[in-house]
Amino acid sequence: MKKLFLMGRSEAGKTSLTQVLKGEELHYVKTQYTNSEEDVIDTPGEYAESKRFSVGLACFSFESDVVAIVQAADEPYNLFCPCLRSFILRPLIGIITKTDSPYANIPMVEQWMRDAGCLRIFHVSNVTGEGVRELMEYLEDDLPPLTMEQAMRRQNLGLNEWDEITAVE
Ligand SMILES: Nc1nc2c(ncn2[C@@H]2O[C@H](COP(=O)(O)OP(=O)(O)OP(=O)(O)O)[C@@H](O)[C@H]2O)c(=O)[nH]1
Ligand SMILES: [Mg+2]
Repeated sequence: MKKLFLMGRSEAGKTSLTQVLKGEELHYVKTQYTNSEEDVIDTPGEYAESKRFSVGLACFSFESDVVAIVQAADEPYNLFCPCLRSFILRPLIGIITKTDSPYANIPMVEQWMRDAGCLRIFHVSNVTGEGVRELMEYLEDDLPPLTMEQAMRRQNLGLNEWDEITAVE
């Protein structure tokens, strides 16, 4: 299973998503700290909202296999800059929560995530469970292990560890 790192503004639905992925009933808990031992690393929204604390996000992201931007479908503004992927050393995905919201504007949030450089974008509702299976299927497999030679070859080609090497040959 891929270890997933979640970042996004407060109320985006990160803790609810963590509960759904663990098969728990939804119950509101304000995230106050981060625990990197779990398969899903949940973070307080305030870390993403503050320049000073966002450095902490970068540190915790190194504990994961995949980094996810979590944004609600009815999010009023975007916290993440274009090309965010270029300074994250893990595959970046987007998870749009609250797809059940009457105020959902999914094309807008998808555009933000594409601009950030997300490789894949998942749509979920933590309330109805819609879209959760697709995300779980993606997380199911481990990232393929690399030998030191394979990692160095990618580095020499200017590729990320998870990029397909055939893309440049
Ligand atoms: N309608 C709907 N509400 C949701 C969904 N996901 C979360 N919520 C609600 O949104 C509120 C915030 O959810 P949380 O999961 O606590 O948000 P968070 O991103 O962990 O917030 P912080 O811990 O403050 O960073 C709660 O009242 C949830 O019940 C969803 O998919 N649909
Ligand atoms: Mg939380």
